[in-house]
Amino acid sequence: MTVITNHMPTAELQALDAAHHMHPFTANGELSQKGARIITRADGVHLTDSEGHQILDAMAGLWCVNIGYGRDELAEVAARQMRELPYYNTFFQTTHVPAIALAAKIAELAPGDLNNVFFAGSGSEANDTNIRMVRHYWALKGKPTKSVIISRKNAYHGSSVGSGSLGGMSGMHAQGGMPIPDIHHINQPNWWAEGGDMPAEEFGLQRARELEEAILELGEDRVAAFIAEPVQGAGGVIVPPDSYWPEIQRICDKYEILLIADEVICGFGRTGNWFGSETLNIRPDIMTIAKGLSSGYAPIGGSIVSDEVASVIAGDEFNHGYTYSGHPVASAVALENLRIMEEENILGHVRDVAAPYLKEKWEALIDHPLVGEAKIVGMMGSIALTPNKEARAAFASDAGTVGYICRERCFANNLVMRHVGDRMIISPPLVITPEQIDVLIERAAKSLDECYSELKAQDLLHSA
Ligand code: PXG
Repeated sequence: MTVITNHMPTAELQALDAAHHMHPFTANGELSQKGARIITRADGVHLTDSEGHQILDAMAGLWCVNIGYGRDELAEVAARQMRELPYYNTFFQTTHVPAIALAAKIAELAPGDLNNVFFAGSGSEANDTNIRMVRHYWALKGKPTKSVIISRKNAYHGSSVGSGSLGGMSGMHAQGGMPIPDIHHINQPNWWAEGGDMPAEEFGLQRARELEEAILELGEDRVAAFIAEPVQGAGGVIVPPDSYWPEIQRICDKYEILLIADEVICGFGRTGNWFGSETLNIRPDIMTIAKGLSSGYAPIGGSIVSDEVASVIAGDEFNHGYTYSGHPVASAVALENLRIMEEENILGHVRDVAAPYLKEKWEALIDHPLVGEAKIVGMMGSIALTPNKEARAAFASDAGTVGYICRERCFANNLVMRHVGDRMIISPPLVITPEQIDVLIERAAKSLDECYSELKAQDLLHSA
């Protein structure tokens, strides 16, 4: 068998990748022509690729490497746990120490009466759990007709059939027979793109009241839950107007609708608190977690469930679970990740140092001619690119054309900054220092300048 290593020439690795590896969310035919970028190692906030470039990773992998790369402690804990107990399940009335310890730790960190954890291997799996759990909850309470889950357009809740149905990505729904029945989508609180002439706070209220309208239209006796990300991540770091969440909370309380906060991105420090629900003042019945729980070092996710919901579910056998629910190695790694976050006071670093500094620098990008809106909550930020700030105009070109050009300039400048349509987004490791933030902003500004020149050269600076 050929041994494939970091030391092989890039082109050879790319050819093997193109021949055998199907990438997620990728036009694989197109990628095989271009060749995938090959990341070989990483340390702190930096990636190294097979060509030796040092790249500042302002996305923390895929919004997950919260404590940064290269943490030996996590590697050691994983090795120790693999030697002691590499695997055992948590079905059939068994358990093990890593799952016990992690569930207890999560219950300690989670607000209110969110004291119960159902483990999964990812955020998608956890949201599939949530679909079944909330429906089963209402069935056990004698209200089996309460099965509709209300979500939002442009939400991201995962890529399995269930979680992808919860999500509101039309491109995903167009493939593979989604959404499943009894999922209903209302509009998102994206004032920049959809607010028209309405003041932002009024728009936030209007969008929140779409939840009430949907409940009344569907019938209170049909609606099981509302699910939302405290701040939409993959949708483009859409920060809702301040008026939005209090109104959503009021409506969920009034109609006895379970509130599921999808904390897969917002959880574990991203917004400056353990959970985005604390930052946005939300009182969920269930929280979805993954990503930052282990800082991405091991695949693990789960649902944190209120005492009330858990006690009802406990009344029956819940016919649901995954081989890797509470996987001992992933659990041990997650626990060590949380220990490090506490020991190093990473939340304090975010709140007192990194987030205020990043906010100041990020919001100053508004002075760039291409930037129409600069939003940031804790360590997740976005800018809207526009050909006309005053009009909050979209580009005449297909959505994403300009964002892609900007993203390519970022890569060329050794910065990972993503684009979602024509929004640019960041979500750097929480441990990033002010000096590294300076470099991030410098590279982002340079990339914006280059993008602007390219748009002029290609005659793309036109409003839709
Ligand atoms: N909920 C939210 C809020 C997420 O952001 C998931 C659930 C699903 O988690 P898993 O672990 O199943 O991927 C996510 C994942 C992107 C991107 O392009 C974002 C995610 C995943 C893949 C790509 O920003 N978020």
